Amino acid sequence: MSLLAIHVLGSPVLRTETTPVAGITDDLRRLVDDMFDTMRAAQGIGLAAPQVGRLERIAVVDVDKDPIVLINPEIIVESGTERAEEGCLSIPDIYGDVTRSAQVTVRAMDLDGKVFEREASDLLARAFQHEIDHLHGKLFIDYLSFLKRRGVMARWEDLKEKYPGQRRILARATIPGSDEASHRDEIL
Ligand code: K2U
Ligand code: ZN
Repeated sequence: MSLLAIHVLGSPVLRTETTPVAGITDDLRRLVDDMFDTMRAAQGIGLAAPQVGRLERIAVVDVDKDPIVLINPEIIVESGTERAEEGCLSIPDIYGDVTRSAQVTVRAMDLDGKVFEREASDLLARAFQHEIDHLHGKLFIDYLSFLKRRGVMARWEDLKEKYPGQRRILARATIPGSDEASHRDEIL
């Protein structure tokens, strides 16, 4: 498994429509593996392919140790509304309130190429909607009011200096004395 660079706001790939996946390949399985690895290293609960510079229509979600692979996902049922604060691994340190559907049913393909449907509410429903938006070039800041978004963009002008090449490079989270820590030493 590898950690992939996360593209940040301003990188054109985040605003690009993804391409539906025709079939499951070993390259796709490797991408999904690396996306879960990268999402966990970034302490996220979801990650979409454009965030790691890829345009396959794939996202991964893991809320409460329930890893879900979403290939060609679409929302087929939605109900209610709920407003909550969101962040994004591609827009670090920026947060804003977003109103979304409270409950959704998503239809997608899994890594075995099998189509499934999954009902969700609360944080899982929000993560599904956040990730599916990514697959269509949409970001949570697009839902903010004009004034809030103007403030976000002004703040991002300073924050973005930390991400040369519009990429965020991750280090593996390590627990001192754990095997992972020694693994890190091997790399360094
Ligand atoms: O796509 C991403 O950038 C991953 C987001 C997904 C997400 C954002 C808001 C609400 C639900 C999911 C990250 O996981 S943001 C970090 C995070 C971590 C725990 C709970 C909520 C957000
Ligand atoms: Zn995001």
